[in-house]
Amino acid sequence: LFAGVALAPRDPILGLNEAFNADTRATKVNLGVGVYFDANGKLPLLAAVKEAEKARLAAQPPRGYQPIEGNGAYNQAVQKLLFGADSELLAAGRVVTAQALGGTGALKIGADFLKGLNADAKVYISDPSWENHRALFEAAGFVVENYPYYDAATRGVDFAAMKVFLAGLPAGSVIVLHACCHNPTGADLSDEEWGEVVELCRERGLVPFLDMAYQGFAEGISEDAVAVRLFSASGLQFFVSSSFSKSFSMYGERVGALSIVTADRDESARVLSQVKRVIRTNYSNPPIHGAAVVGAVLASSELCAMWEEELAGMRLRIRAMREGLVGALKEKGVAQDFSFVTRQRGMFSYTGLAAAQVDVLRGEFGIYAVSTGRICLAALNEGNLGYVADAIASIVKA
Ligand code: PLP
Ligand code: TYF
Repeated sequence: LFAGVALAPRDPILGLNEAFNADTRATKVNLGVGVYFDANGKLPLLAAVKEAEKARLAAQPPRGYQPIEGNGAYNQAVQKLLFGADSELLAAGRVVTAQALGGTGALKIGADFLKGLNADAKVYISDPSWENHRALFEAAGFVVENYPYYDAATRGVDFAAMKVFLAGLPAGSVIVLHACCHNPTGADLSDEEWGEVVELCRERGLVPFLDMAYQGFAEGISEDAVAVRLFSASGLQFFVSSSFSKSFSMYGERVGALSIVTADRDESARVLSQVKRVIRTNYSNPPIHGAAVVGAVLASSELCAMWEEELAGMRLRIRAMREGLVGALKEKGVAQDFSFVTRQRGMFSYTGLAAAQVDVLRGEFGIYAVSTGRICLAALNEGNLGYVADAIASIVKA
């Protein structure tokens, strides 16, 4: 039965973790995977999460099946974070939200639902994008292609090329957009550019699918939702996958959601019924704990304020590490201008390091980065910044 099974390639990012874990050097640094580590290099357990978990443990709630679409209070809290508490769409019943197994699970449910709606549509992802975008939509049966996005020369977005490309797509094409903190490049659209993308989607009849995995990591919770808010104001129908993996440091609990904006309340009921069918035939209903904890934090003004402060702490620490890296490289005599690192947003920077340079970083210094040159700034701290800057300086000066 399995004699002909070929060995699948490792995930280019998660595979790096295995190599990192096997590395015995004390000075090793993992800048590969997109995970936030605190100033001591530890994965944080947020105080707001601890409080909510303490209360849950004390209450010892029963563990019945959840509704297929998950925890209702959690789903409503997700909607408020994404669309704003005073959203007209929410008041009009135009948003359907289902708890999902992380952002990945949300993308998968959305992809399967879309495939049933329009099997012939093509899916377009940014060039480059999170590796799993292509794999997920291909697994759902779609043909996936890239739209122009990153411009290595400016270290920003080639918005002119992106616009021309989108304007040439047939109606019904699905456009996957990173709502903020673009993974892997850190290069985001400006608010004005988002406005233009919304207009293009309307003119061309494109189907926007916003992926929001890092809300709160660029400017703030509502600031980072600008794309969702602009699409909301447009009257268009669209998808949003969202995740609390990073913003609550709840990676392994798999807490995310799929939200779909419909034309009206009646459409919402029909869409939800179909989304529930997709969920039922995948995993029946989602797990309880993570969403209950996030829901409890968001429902309590005290815990929510605590969370927002902790999230701001993560955001500001990453920014400080961006500044620190740029400053340290300059101090070490690197002539090349690395100031773009402070303009990029979220956890990642596309450093421009070539695959061969990334190999030297790993081989000589035990510093792990993605072969594309992507590094995760959230893995830097006062203890390893100098070492990493020294290593990069020696490589780019060589
Ligand atoms: N989308 C993007 C752009 C991501 O970077 C990630 C990161 O993990 C995800 C989705 C998936 O999030 P989750 O870990 O919640 O599945
Ligand atoms: O890009 C990253 O590093 C994160 C984590 O298959 C991740 O989004 C990476 C690969 C993957 C799942 C999560």
